[in-house]
Amino acid sequence: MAASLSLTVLLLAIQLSLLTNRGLCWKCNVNATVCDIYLELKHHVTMMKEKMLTVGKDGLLFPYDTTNFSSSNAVDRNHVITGDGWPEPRVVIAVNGTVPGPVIEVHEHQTVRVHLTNKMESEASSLHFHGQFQRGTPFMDGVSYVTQCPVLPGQTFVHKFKAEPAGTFWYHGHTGDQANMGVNGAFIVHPRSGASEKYYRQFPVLVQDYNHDWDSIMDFLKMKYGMFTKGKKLKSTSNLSGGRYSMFRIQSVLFNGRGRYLDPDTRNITGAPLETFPVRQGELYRFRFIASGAVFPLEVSVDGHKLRVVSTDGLELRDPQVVDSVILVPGERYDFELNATEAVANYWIRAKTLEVEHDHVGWAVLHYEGAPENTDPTTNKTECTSSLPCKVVNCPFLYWTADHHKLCINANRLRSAEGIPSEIGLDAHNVKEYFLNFAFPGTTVTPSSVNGIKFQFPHVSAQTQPREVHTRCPGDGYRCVEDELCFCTNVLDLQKDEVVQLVISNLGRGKGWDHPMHMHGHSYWVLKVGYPDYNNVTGRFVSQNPDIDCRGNNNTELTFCNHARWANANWTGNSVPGLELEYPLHKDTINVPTGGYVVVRIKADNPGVWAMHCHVSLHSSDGMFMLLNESFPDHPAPPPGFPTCGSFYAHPAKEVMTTEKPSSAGSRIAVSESVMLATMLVAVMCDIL
Ligand SMILES: *[C@@H]1O[C@H](CO)[C@@H](O)[C@H](O)[C@H]1NC(C)=O
Ligand SMILES: *[C@@H]1O[C@H](CO)[C@@H](O)[C@H](O)[C@H]1NC(C)=O
Ligand SMILES: *[C@@H]1O[C@H](CO)[C@@H](O)[C@H](O)[C@H]1NC(C)=O
Ligand SMILES: *[C@@H]1O[C@H](CO)[C@@H](O)[C@H](O)[C@H]1NC(C)=O
Ligand SMILES: *[C@@H]1O[C@H](CO)[C@@H](O)[C@H](O)[C@H]1NC(C)=O
Ligand SMILES: *[C@@H]1O[C@H](CO)[C@@H](O)[C@H](O)[C@H]1NC(C)=O
Ligand SMILES: *[C@@H]1O[C@H](CO)[C@@H](O)[C@H](O)[C@H]1NC(C)=O
Ligand SMILES: *[C@@H]1O[C@H](CO)[C@@H](O)[C@H](O)[C@H]1NC(C)=O
Ligand SMILES: *[C@@H]1O[C@H](CO)[C@@H](O)[C@H](O)[C@H]1NC(C)=O
Ligand SMILES: *[C@@H]1O[C@H](CO)[C@@H](O)[C@H](O)[C@H]1NC(C)=O
Ligand SMILES: CC(=O)N[C@H]1CO[C@H](CO)[C@@H](O)[C@@H]1O
Ligand SMILES: [Cu+2]
Repeated sequence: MAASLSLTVLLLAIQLSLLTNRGLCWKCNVNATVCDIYLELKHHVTMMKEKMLTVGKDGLLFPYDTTNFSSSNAVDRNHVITGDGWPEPRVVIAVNGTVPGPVIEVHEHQTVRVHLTNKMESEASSLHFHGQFQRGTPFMDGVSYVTQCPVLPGQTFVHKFKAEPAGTFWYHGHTGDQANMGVNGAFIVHPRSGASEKYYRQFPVLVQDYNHDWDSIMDFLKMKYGMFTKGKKLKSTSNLSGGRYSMFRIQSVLFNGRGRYLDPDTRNITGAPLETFPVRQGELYRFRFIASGAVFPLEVSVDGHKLRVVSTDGLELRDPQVVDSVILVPGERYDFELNATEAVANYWIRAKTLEVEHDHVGWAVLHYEGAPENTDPTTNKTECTSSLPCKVVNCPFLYWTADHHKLCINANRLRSAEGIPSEIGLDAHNVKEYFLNFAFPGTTVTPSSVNGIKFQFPHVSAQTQPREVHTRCPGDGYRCVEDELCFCTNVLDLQKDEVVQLVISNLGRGKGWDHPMHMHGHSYWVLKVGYPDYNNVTGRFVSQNPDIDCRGNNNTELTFCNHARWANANWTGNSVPGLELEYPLHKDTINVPTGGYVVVRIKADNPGVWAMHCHVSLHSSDGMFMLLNESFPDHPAPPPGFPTCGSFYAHPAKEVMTTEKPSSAGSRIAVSESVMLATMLVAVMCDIL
């Protein structure tokens, strides 16, 4: 029995390495106390098998100049980074030669040592373990200039931390936009209780938007200066409710780095290999979806199958939802169970953006054992009808138009299995409340900001060189003037063990885009999501949520909303209506709808400097980013010899500070401290003249 079982497992493993593209997975022995993982970062290009360009046809890869597409002439797809199969190689940063990098599986409370070596020639880097608490090790959080100095070319940095909490997490670059260049992979922490034993197999899946022409540096510059291509200016695309997506174009959607490009004009499609998930009829599977993309929310579905959504961001749900699709915003994870109860066949797994102007879809294959291999499914998308409407978890808005026949189960209707401790929930006293408006107000080039403050990265590692952070916004509780834009290191100081309520809004003249807000070092409790008013027939945005008074120039739809407060002065702490104070969702990433807000709460019990930012990395690297300086006197000291860094000035630096008035013709932003930036400011002023 045992022998036949292990034979089955072996056969399955062999089949798996044939069927999946990489089979690259590193799993720590359950009995080990320390797990050593070695990762290397290197620039690479897509579609190359060593020195040979490849071409995809019917799901197989061939030498580019072949004329004989017999399957016996196919080349091994392993270690070919195919993206969407576009024949022109694009630069990526590979982790151990692949995009995404190897799956890392560890067990709760194991000590993890990730030895990261930067083998790129000209780029610094760092690696963040998204959602891991890093309790006692804030300097291992992997954020350049926040918790450590960037790892320079040639250097190795060893992250040592305890795996906590259990669930679906991921690692990704946290220097510039490297997370979107390929530096990402699944990081699965198995719980100590055997909860996962009920599954026949589990599949980590990174799902992302993809542009086969532009790398992330080009993406960022196109966002900042305008998307010009072939002599034309492209506009940003938008969603059903009118929320816009960044100045960012994609051609395709990838599952674990594999997809195909469908030419919208010719309807030709590349024949690149797709990610395949092998299942056996009658067995139960857990899919751990990770949204690793740059901008777009993605709606994931499996033809002919229901998804039982059981968990998000590592925390189990109290009331698993059986639905037709689930939407993930960048940074989020949703786990669902899939019961392989359908007829033996191949089924499409789809991931689609919510853009109304384009049909950007990615495909993977659910392959039932016994169905033809390397054969595209012929299944259709589950039809949604007025009598049988589809259910969708986590819509970033409230309504689809009637013709979609889709019902939303929004994030604010989900509950976590674990209740909120009463000292943070029903019995919380002295709740410290802060308003943070994530938006693009002002007239400068991409005014990505929080309360009007564009984040300036320190020139040192803020966590480990606290006395050298000279770019911090001046004074405690610093506020940028109403309807002005500032530029400095935005830090919120939190005292030990205080209960902190953050009202994170997306209001005023800088609204219009959705922002998945991510906090490091914590899973926050999501007490409420406040949506704007929508037309419930067309689904279109009507007006922003009136619960918040943006102040500023008397017109809440036009202010920068730098100094928001509740419109009703009686609301504060637990008295805010509509808070879920018993089983709120417990997450590390949530979408802040355009024109709306979310109320999240944490207890400041994890001393460290934690980044909090929009997970659209193009927004965050442009300034929609801030720091929590939590319980400073209790910050643990970094290990001896921890690297330091900083600027060097041959003569004392000058302080330069200006602010932008919305009415002024040009754009100025406050700049502090650095001589180099002072030069930049002069250039901006010359521009106005
Ligand atoms: C872990 O240890 C237990 C008890 O010693 C043993 O039965 C089991 O086989 C070990 N598991 C692995 C994967 O080594
Ligand atoms: C990554 O690559 C290095 C060098 O080839 C190898 O030693 C290491 O085991 C690989 N790591 C993983 C997680 O596969
Ligand atoms: C194509 O290649 C296969 C395998 O190498 C070979 O058997 C077949 O004869 C070739 N077909 C042609 C038309 O050359
Ligand atoms: C579409 O693909 C077919 C087959 O690969 C090719 O013959 C044709 O030229 C392509 N059409 C365009 C417009 O690229
Ligand atoms: C999976 O489907 C089978 C057949 O319908 C059913 O007996 C079983 O209870 C289902 N399992 C789960 C976990 O839903
Ligand atoms: C899928 O849809 C097409 C077009 O509507 C239809 O012809 C086909 O029969 C459908 N296939 C299945 C498997 O339902
Ligand atoms: C955190 O607070 C301490 C004490 O006020 C201060 O010295 C340190 O610079 C602060 N860190 C940051 C990043 O602002
Ligand atoms: C839509 O809004 C109208 C007017 O407020 C209301 O009467 C109606 O019940 C709403 N319909 C739905 C489906 O919520
Ligand atoms: C806002 O309204 C108040 C009272 O009507 C008025 O005194 C004030 O000047 C207005 N402020 C602006 C910026 O329009
Ligand atoms: C605030 O509370 C006071 C005292 O309970 C009440 O008189 C007042 O009407 C409330 N204000 C609002 C705007 O609800
Ligand atoms: C279908 C739909 O509502 N499209 C709208 C999306 O949002 C933009 C504004 O950003 C509108 O112009 C579109 O009509
Ligand atoms: Cu954003």
